[in-house]
Amino acid sequence: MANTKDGFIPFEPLNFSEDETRQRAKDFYEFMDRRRSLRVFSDKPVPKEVIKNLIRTASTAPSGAHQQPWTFCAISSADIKSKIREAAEKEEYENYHGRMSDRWLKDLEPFGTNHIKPFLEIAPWLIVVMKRSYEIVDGEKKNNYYATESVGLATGFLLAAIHNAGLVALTHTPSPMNFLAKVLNRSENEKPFLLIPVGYAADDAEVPKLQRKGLKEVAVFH
Ligand code: IYR
Repeated sequence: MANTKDGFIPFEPLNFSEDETRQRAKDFYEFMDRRRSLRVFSDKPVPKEVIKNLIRTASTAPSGAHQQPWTFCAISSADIKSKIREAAEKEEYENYHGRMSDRWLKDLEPFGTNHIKPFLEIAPWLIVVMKRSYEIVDGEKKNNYYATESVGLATGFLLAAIHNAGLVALTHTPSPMNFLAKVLNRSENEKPFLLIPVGYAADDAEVPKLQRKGLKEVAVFH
């Protein structure tokens, strides 16, 4: 302890045995493999305390120079959710009726999506993840390092935390997303990154029958 460098503390390792490590890696893979993106939500409420802990978890993600360049806007207000739905559907209508290529529309066919987004009002919470590309320090613009990578990592942690809590989510990207910054009255340095409805799946929810790529397709060992 006496030798700890200034500004450092001893790391507290988890110290699992090799067997435990093997088991935990396998169990966590099998658990995460059950995560699915949902588009049909129940209106069953989720306590604010739960959402707070999901966001706390997301905010444990690594970030460039530990700047944590993110803001999570958690919305349960019916009024704001309905404003978001209205604006999102307006943009999505344009996307599905001209802005997306024929190939893109074809690639989306298996998911059965269209411009109508009831989940934006039905899900008890919407979490808008904001990327903070810079901060204003003493009146000056100070860029955050690797803001996109950092916010992507935090969003991944958020999705894992949501799944761990037995809840479901959708990584939704109504584009362009600028309307979210306006509706939520965010400052100039915050740009919407993803819109994530969070809640329980509807009782009769179905998900597309998808196959994940096998290890051989996604990994190379050297
Ligand atoms: N943003 C649109 C279209 C869309 C695009 C992709 I890539 C998807 O994986 C799913 C949908 C929408 O949300 O409908």
